[in-house]
Parts: sequence; structure tokens; C-alpha cells
Amino acid sequence: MLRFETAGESHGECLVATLAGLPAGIPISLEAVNRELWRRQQGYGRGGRMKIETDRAEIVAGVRHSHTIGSPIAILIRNKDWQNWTAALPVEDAEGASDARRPVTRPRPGHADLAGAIKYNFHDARYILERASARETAARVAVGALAKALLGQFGVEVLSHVVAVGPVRLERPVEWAEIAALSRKDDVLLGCVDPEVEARMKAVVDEAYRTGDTIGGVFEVVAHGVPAGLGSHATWDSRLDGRLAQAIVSIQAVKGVEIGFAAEGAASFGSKVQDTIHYSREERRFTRGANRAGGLEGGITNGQDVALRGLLKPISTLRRPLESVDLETREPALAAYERSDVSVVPAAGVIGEAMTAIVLAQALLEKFGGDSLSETRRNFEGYLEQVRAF
Ligand code: EPS
Repeated sequence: MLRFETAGESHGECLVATLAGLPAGIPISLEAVNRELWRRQQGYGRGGRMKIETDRAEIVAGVRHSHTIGSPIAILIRNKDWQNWTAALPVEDAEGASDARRPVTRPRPGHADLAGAIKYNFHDARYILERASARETAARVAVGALAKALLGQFGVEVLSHVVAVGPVRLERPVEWAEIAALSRKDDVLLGCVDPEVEARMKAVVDEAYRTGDTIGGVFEVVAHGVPAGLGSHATWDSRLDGRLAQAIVSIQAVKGVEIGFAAEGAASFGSKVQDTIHYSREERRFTRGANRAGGLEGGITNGQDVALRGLLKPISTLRRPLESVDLETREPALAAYERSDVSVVPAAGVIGEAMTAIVLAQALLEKFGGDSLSETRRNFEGYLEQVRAF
């Protein structure tokens, strides 16, 4: 079983992730992991924090001589901002330490502040927001990069692009090659494959900057080269669509997920929605009329690209704060504001890639198993042979 955990507060010393269950012998490149971390930090609309941080993964266990060794992998990402928070968030109380605290008593509507403070019985939401913060996703992206390293060995690639920022939406279909070209760029604006639409997206973010507001959007994650047969229809919790949906909605500020063209499908007739089945005698394989199902039928991958959309609400920290209540005085008060991003849609797409890669890697290892890459590959090749002979 491939499993991971993360730990770390947004303004603490570092983020930590552990990943157990990757077979031995997978080539790992730190440069590739750091490229993913860099991609997550990009996008027009990010705030002051991203000028402080330059995320770098330090792999401190489980990888030796550029390969996994089958042991749990431990990754560390240091928070540069920690130097500004050492007095405010010490591990141990010191004399007079309470003076250095930076309490948050005016919870932000939409953030975990109030629900978390009630649940964990704090009158200071600091501890809640430190962990609820999307800073944690840097650790997920590092883990996702390792999952991508496994998937890459089996010809599977996972990338993303931005479909909408606020009301501005890309209305045309997108080719895999366009998404791949986008991911190679060294300057990221809003992660949209169409420069004209992207310029209109930028204008929406500018408007949010101007008015002290925030803006959300929609990202699409596409997994290319996925073999048919991952996941299962047999039990509710082995259905891969459900598992991917959970992974996407677990991303901070994501409030919805769409698999394929779910929203459009719900408003249409069955005859227009299902992907018709055909057979190519020359290629001796099944083909499909379209990919509206997003590569998943009955909770099983069907060999088409897996396509998922995450619907991101606008960030809940507003420069022009909303009405709230002070947790101490219970008097009306404007919500807390220190500094914030205005929009993070392309970054959320990169996080969506990581979560998708992790779930696909889990499903791949469930199906093919193996303690070493060569063993997993043998099992994989054997299955492909079976599919060819079907
Ligand atoms: C976040 C608030 C901001 C974001 C942060 C998520 O951080 P800060 O409070 O330090 O300004 O920049 O995201 C990251 C630090 C990151 O790496 O993505 C929040 O409250 O969720």
C-alpha cells in the first residue's frame, strides 16, 4: 500500500512528508522534484509569501544513489519565513514567550479558523490556520513528484491547465500537446493554454487586486497514457473516480470536482453524453467516439486520458475583510488580515496533479504490486499482453 503523510505549520521550521510503499529501483531526480515545487509557487495573483519562499526538497531517507530503496522516503522543505516566526511559534514556552504570540481572534469567513477553534478549544485561531494553510501543499507536491516518477516508468504523465478564472472561461477543447508545452514554460501567468483568454483572466485578477478582493477558478488535471483497468467497480471504496474526487476536494479551497464533462452531461440526454464504442481491426483495439467520461467508467480507467476538474473558491483572506466576531470579546469585528494571495488557480492545478498522481500510483501498485521496479514492470507487461490478446 502506497501511503503518505505530511506535517508542518505554515510558519513553522519546515514541512515534512513521508511516503511508504514505493518499490525499490525507481530513478529519482531532485531537480524534477524541485521543478514541481517551483511550478506550485508560480502564477499571477500570488502574494508576498511567495517572494520569501523558494521551495526546495531535501530527501533525508529512502533514496540512495538516485534510486528508491524500498524504504519509507522522508522529505523536508524548509520555511524561509520561519526566521520571522521563531519567537511567535516556539516549540517550548520560554520566559515572556506569550508576549511574542501573534494571536488570531477574528476568524475569517471561509477559512478553517472558527470551526477549528471551536473543535480544538482554542480562543486563538493561530494553531488552526497554521495547519489549515495551503502551505502544506508544498509537501504534497513533493510526494506527488515521487508518484510521478513511478508513473513515468509506466508511460503515465500527469499535468494540468487552467480552465477558468472567475467568470472568464476557456471554451474550446484542449490537446495534450498544449498542456505539455505549457508545463515546460519558465514563465507562468495563469496557466491557460490560450494567451487571449489568459489575458482576460489576468484582467479579472487585476480587478481583485484593485478592490481588495480574491478570485477563484477551475483547473483541469489530465493523466495521459493511463492503462485501462486501474480501480474497480466491485466495491464502493475501490472505485477510482470516488478516490480521485476525494483527493481533489481535499485540496485547500477546492469546493467541487468534476470528472470529464459531468456538469454538461447532467444537463444533456444520454444519447449525447456516453462515449460510443468502436473497434479498429487494423490496430486490434477498441476506440471511443469521445472522452466525455474523463477516462473513467464504473470506477475503472478505460484507457482514455483521465480528466478531472477542481473548482476553487476565492481565497478566504481578503484585504478588505468581511464581517466576523472577535473570539474574546464576542463583539462584531472585521476578519483578520495579514497578507494573502489574491488568486492561486494555476498553483492549485499543480497540487491537483500531485494528488491525482498519488492516487493513480496507489491504484497502479494495487494492481501490479512488486517490491522492485523490475517486478512491477514484469507484472505490468504480463497484463498488457493479456489486454492485447483480449
Ligand atoms: C495561506 C496564506 C498565505 C499563502 C499560503 C496559504 O501565507 P501567509 O499567511 O504566510 O502570507 O501564501 O500559501 C503558502 C504559503 C504556500 O506555500 O502556498 C493560507 O492562509 O492558507
